[in-house]
Amino acid sequence: MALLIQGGTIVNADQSFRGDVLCQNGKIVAVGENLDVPANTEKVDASGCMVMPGGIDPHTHMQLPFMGTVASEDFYSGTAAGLAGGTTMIIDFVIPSPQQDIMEAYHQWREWAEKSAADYSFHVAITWWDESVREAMGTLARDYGVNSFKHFMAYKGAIMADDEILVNSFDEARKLGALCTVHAENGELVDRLQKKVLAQGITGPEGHPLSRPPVVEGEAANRAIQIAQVLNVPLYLVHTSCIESLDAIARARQSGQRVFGEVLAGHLMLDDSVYRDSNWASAAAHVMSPPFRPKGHQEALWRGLQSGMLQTTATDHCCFCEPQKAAGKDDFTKIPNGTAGIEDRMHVLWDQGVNTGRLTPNEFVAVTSSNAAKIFNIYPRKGCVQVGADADLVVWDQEKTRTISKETHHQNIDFNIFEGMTVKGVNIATISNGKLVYFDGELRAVKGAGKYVDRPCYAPFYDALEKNAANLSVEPVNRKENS
Ligand code: DUC
Ligand code: ZN
Ligand code: ZN
Repeated sequence: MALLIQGGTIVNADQSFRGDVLCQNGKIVAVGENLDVPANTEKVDASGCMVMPGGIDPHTHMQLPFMGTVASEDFYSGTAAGLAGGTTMIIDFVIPSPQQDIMEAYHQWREWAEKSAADYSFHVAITWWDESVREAMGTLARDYGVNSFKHFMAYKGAIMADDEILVNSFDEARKLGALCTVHAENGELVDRLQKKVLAQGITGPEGHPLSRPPVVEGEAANRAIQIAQVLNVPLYLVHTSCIESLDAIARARQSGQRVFGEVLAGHLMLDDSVYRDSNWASAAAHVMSPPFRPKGHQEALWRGLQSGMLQTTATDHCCFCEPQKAAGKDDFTKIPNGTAGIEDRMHVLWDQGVNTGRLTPNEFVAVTSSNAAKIFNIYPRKGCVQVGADADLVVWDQEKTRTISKETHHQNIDFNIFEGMTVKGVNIATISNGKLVYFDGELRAVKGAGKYVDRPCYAPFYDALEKNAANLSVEPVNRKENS
């Protein structure tokens, strides 16, 4: 059945205009006024509201096996919660264990994701290296629509990628025309600092930010950026949380390097005082990496978003409930790292972005949807309200308010880092693949309705090492024996 969104103001990243949107067979088939619609078309009244592209969360971890447990949110519950909050697509991560066959891991995650209620795609993490990994990168890029590879520069002894892995993987990605993404934290320093903090007798969650200070992120961000510069591959830094890595991104972009930065809703909103909460469970519930930062970093991140140095917003949605967090009761390094946010990102960004004047509604669309679609090469299929695009939409009532709470959220977690925040600007309807899946507080998500989204590679990026050598045209020095 066709669906008509009627009487709203359509807000894209580049323009806003009055119009109706007709959806059929999962696609937007007409946009404008006085549209011809088939008989029996279902209608949604959007008068007084904005109609925007559904949010894309480019960084989630549904049912991730991590730190001895498995994230409590699976691909159904997580994507359903996203739909309630106006997010209609996720890009999650395949994370092979070291030495695990990459294709085996990829197929495992694809199977887990079959129950998704919203569209999804995967970055694939490179956690080790040999020729089989190189081959798998090519297979994924050519045959499976994977155009981004992730590198964890932290988590020593587990999934950490050292410089050798980074260099091999970045160079292969360049040849394939794929993007490299990094979790930028120096894992060696984290390991050293964790031991030091524990040796000082600090075992509670307050030790977490002490062991992962901003400079540890800044070092890794600079290193990844400069490796990407030498090899000429585009780089995307996930969860930029501090001034140090924001500055590194800004420097690189100002010098013409293709570097992108993502920021999490949580890092924009919270500071590190959460780790000193007298309630252990509450402090532990905030343990994620990189940690929330001292006051001052949040405003800098907003400025990064406003100035275009950071382009996307995400959540790193990775849920662990209190009994899981309790694994680190006597040792903060054992608290499973992760916080939730997929249901709240759009609302928090609107309330603290648009209502404060930091972002226009069009800029809001850019940083919650269109920019991710462009960077990950699925635009304008996603991230835009136009004929031919996927019918993934939100209907946004700017006047309505809602209070965020773990008591009412749909996320499968017993905590909400935005607890008690009253936001003005609420999505009243979510359309996913042309179907009304959330309306007036009622979630109608359908298990398995989400589709896998192929993301084609770009053209290969040139080999800077070869090009520079050619430009220099340096002849080898011909030395005489014993000279
Ligand atoms: N950080 C987290 O907090 N959780 C999952 C992985 C990560 O990098
Ligand atoms: Zn990370
Ligand atoms: Zn993550």
